[in-house]
Amino acid sequence: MNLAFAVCALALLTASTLASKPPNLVVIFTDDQVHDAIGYSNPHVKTPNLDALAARGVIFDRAYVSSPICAASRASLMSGTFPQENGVVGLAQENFTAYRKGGEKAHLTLPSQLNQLGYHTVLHGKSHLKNPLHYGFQAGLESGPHDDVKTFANVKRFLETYEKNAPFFLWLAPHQPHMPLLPSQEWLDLYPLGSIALPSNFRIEPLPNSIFNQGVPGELFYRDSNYSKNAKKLSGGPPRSADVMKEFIQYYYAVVSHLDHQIGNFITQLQEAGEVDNTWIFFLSDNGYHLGDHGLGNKITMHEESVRVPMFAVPPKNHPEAKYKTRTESLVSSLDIYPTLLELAGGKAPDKTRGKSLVPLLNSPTSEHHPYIFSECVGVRGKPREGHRMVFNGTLKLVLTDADEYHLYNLKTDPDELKNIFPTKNSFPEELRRLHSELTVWMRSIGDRSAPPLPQQ
Ligand SMILES: [Ca+2]
Repeated sequence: MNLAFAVCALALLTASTLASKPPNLVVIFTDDQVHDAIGYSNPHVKTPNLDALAARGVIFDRAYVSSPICAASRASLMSGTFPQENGVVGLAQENFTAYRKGGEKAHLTLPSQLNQLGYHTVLHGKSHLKNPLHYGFQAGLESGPHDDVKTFANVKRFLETYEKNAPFFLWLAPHQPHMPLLPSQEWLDLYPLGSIALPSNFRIEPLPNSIFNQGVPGELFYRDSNYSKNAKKLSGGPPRSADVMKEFIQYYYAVVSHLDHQIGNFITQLQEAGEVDNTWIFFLSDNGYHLGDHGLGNKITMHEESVRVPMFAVPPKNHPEAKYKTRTESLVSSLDIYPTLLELAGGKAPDKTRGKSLVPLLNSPTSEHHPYIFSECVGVRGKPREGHRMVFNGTLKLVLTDADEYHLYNLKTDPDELKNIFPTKNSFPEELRRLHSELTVWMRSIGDRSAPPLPQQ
């Protein structure tokens, strides 16, 4: 074989390998980022890199997590199931046993499924499910709460050294903007205190009869003692004054902007690695965060600020579908990530997974995706069945509380969820009966306890 022929054959082989290689898959998974703590939804928040990235794809304006708490949300994404199905309720990461190496469901984790499709699977950042190498990832490092700089350095090293013959699945999970909030001055300077606006449903403390003021720790600012040198004045939960909350939001937004900067650098590195034309990027957070709305901090409620997250999908840069540059109001779930990635990888999600691939919605962003969205958050006080559940149809949200009360909100007329309109008399409109029925069926399907019947007259 002469040299010219060999070079030519190699070029053809490379071209054909590249053409047939499935796309790389990247998920950027932030921690505790509320749905409007991102520039494209809130002009007060400075996230130019995320805004530019999202502008290339489809923004999901109504994205909900399967559970608004760290470990439960993460186990859901990795297994494609609700917390009570996979066992990881609340922060009980140890319950993920069946999905770990040697467990009967180990082949069902998202990285395991992608491994089987020939992907090189890597996690850098916060796993919160113990060692990621034990539930399917082939490489990567779990990092601690102060380690985002190290995490992004690890990802940079990965992009400089990865094996180019196989597509990669990279799960990039920073800790920010989770507590503790420790932004440097340059990021704080972006947000002068005088420019900070409080949420329109801000309260100094929750209403005395608030259903969301019954639980601990969800409704206490129990981690605020890590917040800053001002910890003393913040510890112990509400009441918190407007001034204190403004300072908190200043710190929170500053951390979000720092995170945006780090993600911008990552996208540049992806470009320098020559992979931006063959990589799908998904962005979402594991749960939202209460920034004084309803008088609350933390998450672990079914209010929008806790259960709704920023989320978008970005196709490979040279993707022909210009229509992707849009936003959609269709309801989507964090559980949809699992089947979406498998479809893009050329596979199919196992039958028992819960989400629905977003690919049809990406091709038709005005179409309906889910008629109902469900979420649960139980086990936060060590009681496996105690907690909140939600069904939402895009207008009405029915919440079952840990005190077995129902709350009903109309998000069209009351987006701040200030008025519980659950009927006090036995006069339940058909739409409410339907929601209750959907909630009942869903709770049963995930092995939850029975939903209380609608009250009798
Ligand atoms: Ca979280």
